[in-house]
Amino acid sequence: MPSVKVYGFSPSFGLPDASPFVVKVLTYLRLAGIEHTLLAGDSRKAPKGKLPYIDDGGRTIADSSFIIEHLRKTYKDLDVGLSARDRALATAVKSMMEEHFYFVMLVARWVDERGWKVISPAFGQTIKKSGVPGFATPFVMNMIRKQVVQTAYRQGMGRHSIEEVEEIGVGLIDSLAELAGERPYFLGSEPRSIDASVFPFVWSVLATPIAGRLQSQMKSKANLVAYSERLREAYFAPGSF
Ligand SMILES: N[C@@H](CCC(=O)N[C@@H](CS)C(=O)NCC(=O)O)C(=O)O
Repeated sequence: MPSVKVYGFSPSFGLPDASPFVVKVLTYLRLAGIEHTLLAGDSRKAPKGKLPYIDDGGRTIADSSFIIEHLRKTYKDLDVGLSARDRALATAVKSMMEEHFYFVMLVARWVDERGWKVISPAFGQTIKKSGVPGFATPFVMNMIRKQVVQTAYRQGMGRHSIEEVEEIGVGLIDSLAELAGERPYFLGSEPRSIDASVFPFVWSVLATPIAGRLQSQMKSKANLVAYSERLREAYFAPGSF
C-alpha cells in the first residue's frame, strides 16, 4: 500500500507541525495505523490555498476534515460503533475546537505581541526554507502577519481585546476539561476521530511557551495534560516524526 503524503508547514516547539490542522491529520493517520509521510508544503500552491492537503496515490485532497473523511472511507473508520449521542457530541466539540478555539490560538500567536515574540523565529525559519532569500524574510514575515491579523479581524475574534480573547479561551478550556473527564481517549477507551480534533489543540497550547492565561489554564487541567501526554507518548514518540 503506498504511503499517504501529507503536506504541512514544518515542525515547531517539539510538535510535528506548527498547524494544529496538520497535526490533526497526522493524529488520525497514527490512531488508525495508516502509513504516511510528512512533507513540507506551500500553502500558495495548495488546492484551497491552505495546508494541510494530502496526496494519496495521485489523488489530492485538501482540508483536514475532507482528508479524514477520505481516510475513514478508504482505510479505517475509527468511529464505527459510536452512539448517535457520542457522534453529536463529537461534531459539537470538533466545531468548538476548530472554528472557535482555533481563532483564540490565532490571536494568541499572531496578534498578541507575547505570542508573536515566541512564534516569529520558528516562522522565520519556515519562510527561509520555502526559498525566500534571507534579506526579504522580515518583509515577508510582516506581510503574512498583517494578513493573519486581518483574517482574525474579519472573522471577529481579532476585534476583541487580548484580555477578552483570553477570557473566551479559558472558558473553552474549562468546557473541554469538563467534557474530557478521566477517560483514556476523549470518548472512552478507544481512539475516535474526535481525538484528532482535540489532542492537537491541547498539545499545541501546552508545547508553545507563550506567556498568558491560555497555557496556564491548560496546565491547570490535570486531565487534559495527562490526556495529551498519553497520546503523545503512544503515537508521537520522539524520533517518530
Ligand atoms: N479548514 C482547514 C483549515 C486549515 C488552515 O486554516 N490552515 C492554515 C494554517 S493553520 C493555513 O494553511 N493558512 C495559510 C494561509 O491561509 O495562507 C482544514 O481543516 O484543513
